[in-house]
Amino acid sequence: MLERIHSPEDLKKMDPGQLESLAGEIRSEILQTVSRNGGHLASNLGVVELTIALLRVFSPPEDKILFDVGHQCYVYKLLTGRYDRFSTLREWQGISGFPQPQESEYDPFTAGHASTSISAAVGLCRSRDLLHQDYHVISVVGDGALTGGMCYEALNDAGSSKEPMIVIVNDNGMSISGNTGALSKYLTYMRVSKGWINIKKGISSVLEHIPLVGQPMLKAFTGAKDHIRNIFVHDKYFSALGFRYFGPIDGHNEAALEKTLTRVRTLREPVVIHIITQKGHGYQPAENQPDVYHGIPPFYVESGAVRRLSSKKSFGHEAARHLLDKSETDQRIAVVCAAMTDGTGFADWKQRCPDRIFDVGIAEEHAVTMAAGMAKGGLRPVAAIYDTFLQRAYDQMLVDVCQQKLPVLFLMDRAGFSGPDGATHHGLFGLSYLLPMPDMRVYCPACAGQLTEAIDYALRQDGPAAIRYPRSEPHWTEADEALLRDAERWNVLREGSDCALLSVGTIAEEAVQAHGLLAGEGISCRVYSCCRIKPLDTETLEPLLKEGIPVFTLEEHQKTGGFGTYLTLYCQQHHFPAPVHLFAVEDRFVPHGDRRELLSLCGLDAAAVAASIRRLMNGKTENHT
Ligand SMILES: Cc1ncc(C[n+]2csc(CCOP(=O)(O)OP(=O)(O)O)c2C)c(N)n1
Repeated sequence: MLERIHSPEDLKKMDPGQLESLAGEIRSEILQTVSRNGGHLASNLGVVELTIALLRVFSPPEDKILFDVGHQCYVYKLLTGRYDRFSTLREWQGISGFPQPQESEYDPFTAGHASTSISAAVGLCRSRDLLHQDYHVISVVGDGALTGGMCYEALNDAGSSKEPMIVIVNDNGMSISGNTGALSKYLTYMRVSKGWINIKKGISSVLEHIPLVGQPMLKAFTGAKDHIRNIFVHDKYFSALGFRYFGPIDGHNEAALEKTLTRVRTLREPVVIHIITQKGHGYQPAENQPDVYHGIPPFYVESGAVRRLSSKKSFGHEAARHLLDKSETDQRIAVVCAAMTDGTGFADWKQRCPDRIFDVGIAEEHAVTMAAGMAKGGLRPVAAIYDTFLQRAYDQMLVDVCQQKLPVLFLMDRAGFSGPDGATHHGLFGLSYLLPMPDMRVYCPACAGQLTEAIDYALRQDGPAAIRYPRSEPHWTEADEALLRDAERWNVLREGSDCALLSVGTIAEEAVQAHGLLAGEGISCRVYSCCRIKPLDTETLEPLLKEGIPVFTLEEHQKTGGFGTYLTLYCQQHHFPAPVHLFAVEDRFVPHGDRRELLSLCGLDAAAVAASIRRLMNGKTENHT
C-alpha cells in the first residue's frame, strides 16, 4: 500500500478498513530501515495511527503540522512522498531523520532541539492572520518535550491570544527515559483518573447484564463516553491557560483520533488534544525497553540486539565513573542532567547515588541557573549536557554562572560532528560561546586520561570550567596515551621541525595521520594535542611562536570563534605572526552523514589536512627562494 501513497490525498482516498494493514506496513518499513541505518525507533512506532489520522483530516503542505523535536517524523515522511527514498534515512546525502524544509515542502519548520513547536505554531498563526490566509496549524508535542520552558511561554501566549491552533500532547509517559516533573504527574493523573475509570467499569458491567435493552444501551454509552468523561475528568491546567481540552484519547485508535480531529478542525480557538500512546508500539523489544530503542544504532530485528557494539571508551561513562569515585570523599559533588542521563553516561548515578543526581527534564536553562544556585549554596555541581543543547543556556552560563564566578563544571558531551542526526545536533559552536566568557576554563581532552585529569583540575579551581568531548575516545596506542597525559599543558604527540600543527581534542588522531603522510613527502610536522584551550598554554605556545616555523591549527569546530581565531587574536596582541592556516568548519551548517564523510566534506580529514599543509609549505618555500 505504501508504494501507492504519494501524498495525503492518496491516503484520504483509502477505505478505513485498510488502515490497520497500512499501519502494520508502516511499522514494518520503519523497523527494517532503522534496523539497518539506526535512528529513533520507539517514538516513531508510537505515532503511526496519529500520523495517519492527521494526514486524513488535514492537508499539508497548506496545513502546517509541526512535530516537536522532530525525531518522530518518519511516518509523516513515508506518507508525504518520501517512501522511495526512505531506505536512505540518515545516510550521507539521504533523507534526514528530522523535519527538513529543504528536503520537502511538506516539512514546514526545521526541528531537532526540543520544545519549539508551539512557539513556531503561534508564529505561523500570526502570520496567517496578518496575511489573510486560511490554513490549520497543528503542533505535535511529546510529554517529554513539554518539560521544556519554551512550551510554557508559548502556551501562555497562545492561550491568551485565542489564536485557532491545535496542540496534540502525545503522552507516552516517557522522555528518552522515564519522564520527570509535576506536569508529567498531572498528565498521568488525567490518564488514569480513578473516578472515571470506576464509573466506566461500573456502568458497562451493569448494562451488559440487562436483558434485551442492555446491549443497545451499552453501545449508546460507548458512543457518548467522551462527553460523560468530561463530567468526571476536569482538566485544570490547559483550560486555565486558555485552551479547550479534549482527552485523554487512545492514540492507537485511528478512528477515534480521526473523529476528534475532524471535530476540532472547525473550532476557532486554541485546542489541546491529549492522546495516550505507547512508545515502541508493535515491536516487543521496543515496548519492553522504550529507552533503549529511543535512538538505536543498527540492530537485528529478530533478536533486537545491536549489530556492532563499539569497543571505544565512552567519555561520558568515564566522567561519570570518575566523579562517582570522587563523590565518595567529596560530599559537595552533585550532578545536574537535562533529560539525557543515559546519553551523557550518568544513568548509573540514579541507582548508586540517587540523592545527588537531578534530572530536570528538557530544561537546559533551568539546569544551568539551578546549578549556579547549588554552587552558591556550597555544592560543586557538575552539569552534564550535550554541547548542542547547552547552546540555549548561553545567557544563564554567562550571567548566572560566570559573572558570579561560581564553580560549576560543565561536561559537554557530543562535541564535534554528531553524525547521522545532522545540523541541529553537531557540537560545532561550543568554543565560540565558551571562549568569550570571562573566568571560564575550557578543556578539550583527546583521551579519557586527559578527561579525568581535567575534571580534577576543574574541581580544584574556584570558578567555572567546561570540558568538551565527543561520544568516544579514539583508539590510541599505549605510547600515545603516555604522551597525552597532561591536561593542563599542550602535549607534543609527534616531533617535527618544519612546521607545527596544533590540534584540539580528539581530532589529534587526524593530525597524527597527517604527520605520517607529510613525513612521507619530506615535511617534518610537529603535532601538538591541545587540551586546555582557555587559558592558552602560553608556556608551550610562546617558545613555539618564537621559533618562527609556520603554525597551523586543526579543530572539529566552526572557524569563527574557535581555537584558531582565539590563537590568532593572541598572536596579534603579542606581535607574533598569525597561524598560516586554520583548519576548521567554514561558515556553513553541516548536514547529516557519517563522521568520516563529514570530516572529508569539511576538509578536516588527515589526507585533506596533509595536502593543504604540503601546498602551503611548498608555496612558502617557493616564496622564500
Ligand atoms: C533542547 C533539547 N534537549 C534534549 C534533546 C534530546 N531529546 C531528543 S528526544 C527527547 C525526548 C523527547 O520526549 P518526548 O517529547 O516525550 O517524545 P517521545 O520520544 O517520548 O515520543 C530528548 C530529551 C533535544 N532534542 N533537545
